[in-house]
Amino acid sequence: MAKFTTGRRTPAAEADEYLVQVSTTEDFSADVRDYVTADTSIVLPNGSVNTGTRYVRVLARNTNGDTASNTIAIRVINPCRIDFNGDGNKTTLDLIEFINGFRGSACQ
Ligand SMILES: [Ca+2]
Repeated sequence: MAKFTTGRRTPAAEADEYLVQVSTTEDFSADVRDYVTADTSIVLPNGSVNTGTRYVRVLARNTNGDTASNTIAIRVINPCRIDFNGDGNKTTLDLIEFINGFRGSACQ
């Protein structure tokens, strides 16, 4: 689950809705996912944004057209807290990583 805001506490005076776009490319030329909301924030459904670097922008929309925000880059990480080795799977290797954490000196 990811929550994005339009950067405003109150809706833009002339915006009918907001189009939140998430893409794998900075110029939004590929893999663009659109989410429309009338609110100044939106919670995206689980699994709607894959891990890795994603680019996000918000377009305030009305009958006269769209006004785009600046684009921001975000890093989406694996939300699975027990995937200790970060391979995207839950296996005994994660348990070994966890146990090695107690043996190591990373956290004294
Ligand atoms: Ca793992």
